[in-house]
Amino acid sequence: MNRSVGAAVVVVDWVSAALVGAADGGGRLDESRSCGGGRWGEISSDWFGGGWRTRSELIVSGEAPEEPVVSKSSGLLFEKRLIERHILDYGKCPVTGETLTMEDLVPIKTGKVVKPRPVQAASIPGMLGMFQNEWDALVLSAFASEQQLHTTRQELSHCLYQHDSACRVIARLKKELDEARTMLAHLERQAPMPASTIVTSNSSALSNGKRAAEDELGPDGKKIRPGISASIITELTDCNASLSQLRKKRQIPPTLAPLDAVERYTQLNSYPLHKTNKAGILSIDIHQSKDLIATGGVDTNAVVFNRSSGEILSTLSGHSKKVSSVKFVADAELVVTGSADKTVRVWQGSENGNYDCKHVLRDHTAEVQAVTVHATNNYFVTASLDNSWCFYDISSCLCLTQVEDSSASEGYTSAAFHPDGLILGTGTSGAVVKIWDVKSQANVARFDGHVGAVTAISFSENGYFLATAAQDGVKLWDLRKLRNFRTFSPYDENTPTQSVEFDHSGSYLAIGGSDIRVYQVASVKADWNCIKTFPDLSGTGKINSVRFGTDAKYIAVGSMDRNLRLFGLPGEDGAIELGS
Ligand SMILES: *[C@@H]1O[C@H](CO)[C@@H](O)[C@H](O)[C@H]1NC(C)=O
Ligand SMILES: *[C@@H]1O[C@H](CO)[C@@H](O)[C@H](O)[C@H]1NC(C)=O
Ligand SMILES: CC(=O)N[C@H]1CO[C@H](CO)[C@@H](O)[C@@H]1O
Repeated sequence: MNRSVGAAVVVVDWVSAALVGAADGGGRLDESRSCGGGRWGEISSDWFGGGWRTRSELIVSGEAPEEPVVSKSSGLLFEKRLIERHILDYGKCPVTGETLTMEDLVPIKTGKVVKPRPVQAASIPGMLGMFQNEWDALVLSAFASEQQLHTTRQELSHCLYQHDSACRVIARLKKELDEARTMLAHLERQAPMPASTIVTSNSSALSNGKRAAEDELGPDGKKIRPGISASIITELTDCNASLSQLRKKRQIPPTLAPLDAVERYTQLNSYPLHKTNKAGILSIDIHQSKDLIATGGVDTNAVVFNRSSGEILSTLSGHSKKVSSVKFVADAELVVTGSADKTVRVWQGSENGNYDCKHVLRDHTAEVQAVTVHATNNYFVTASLDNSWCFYDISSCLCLTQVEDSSASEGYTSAAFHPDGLILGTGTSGAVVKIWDVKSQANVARFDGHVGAVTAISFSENGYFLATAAQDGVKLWDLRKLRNFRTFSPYDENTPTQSVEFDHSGSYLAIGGSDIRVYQVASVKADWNCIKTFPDLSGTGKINSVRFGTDAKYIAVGSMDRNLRLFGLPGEDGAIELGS
């Protein structure tokens, strides 16, 4: 009898532990175990049916079982009446959800042993004490939760901190990588490799399939450029100071071809330098001291021609589209070509007269229309239809800065350095002439008034005249006053003027359109007389380039045919006469 009562008490304790909220500690179990006397029924009704029943009620009934049964499968204790109805309705255990049948229920026999009422529950002070204990337990548990929350918060902030520092490390590494790639590109261009294709494939391997310094973008989405350093700016400033000093004492050289000689010029020679199937010479440059002429053709080639011998010295093949601009860098025996294939090529002359491609520069994203070399012979600028111009160091062929004009959408169609080298003039496809301060790369002046793309631009050696050519002819600008003081419109409105150039002394101005005209340079106020008109002998009606030879002793002309034509006085200056 006693044994079975003990078992029942244990079952009740266990059930309470299982069914009562886990948050309430062992305190209640101790209390129920401590019930030394009194009847079971009394305990159960007081215990389970009392005011604090919420914390110790059975799940199914909320009442202390009058006829307790236990489930064989789950071991849970139920009121017999309620569980039977539940099984009839659902056939499942209400707690675990498992199938439950009447056969699974085992009735529990309880003895009529009288259990004493717990001491605490017998009086109001006792009950207050119990409430106090409950309250303390609750506060403790709230405190524990609070602590746990605090720990979790700390862990979270630690994780966030780690994430943040990881991001910083990644950013730093990316920056280092960019620097390394820029350096690599620099070295790559300095490396004495004649065949640039090898350099390209090698660098591809090194930079993980990306060509270094070509695909690398800075945070603003632009390519990373080292910029024009302070020492370069000093060099440019010194160059300007000395040249502009000389310009003040400048005198017209006595060897300059006199006006009456120029008036008598005729065509001396016509050299078929380029291919017939894609005829046309777009650009000419003259190497004064070596008497070489370079031509850039529609046939994708540039040709270096020895005027003394009348022979081709070298044919520079490599561009995939027409060569729109060609320039000698006299000191370094280099030729720089700009092409519609978006690239700029630098060619190195050698002892045997051949020019080999040393670098292929791919900084532009559209046709390169102009190349101009700085007076120091250490830098050059390229201008492109992509609306940017690039400033290059010649020894490394590294683009030091790329200047994009965000205020405009048209591209550059021409560019020229001022003879002192601190000012750059550019012409756009939108008929605008822009003047740039090279040191700050700021657009310092802008000339409007032309119609159509500005095809050519030339600064006079006097330092303050600028001539620009476009669809509507040639305009002359005074750089001291920043204004247009004369306009020549020698051709009809459908014939663009393609070329304009001052001779080196600043005494003559040549214009090319449907023919070639030479003007005598005068002052802002005095008239500029057209002293000679040469007919277009190519039959194409399109003169692309006109250049004065040394001392204006001859004029080189490129047209829309394959021939380089030289005009001058027969028998003078060692030029070979055509025919007789
Ligand atoms: C070039 O040098 C001259 C003489 O020192 C100076 O007057 C002129 O302002 C300089 N040009 C520029 C663009 O700084
Ligand atoms: C150009 O030809 C002349 C005459 O044949 C020759 O003396 C000179 O060396 C040549 N120039 C070059 C750069 O080859
Ligand atoms: C990785 C790679 O392509 N390396 C080549 C770089 O160029 C040299 C010179 O031609 C080759 O010998 C390497 O194999």
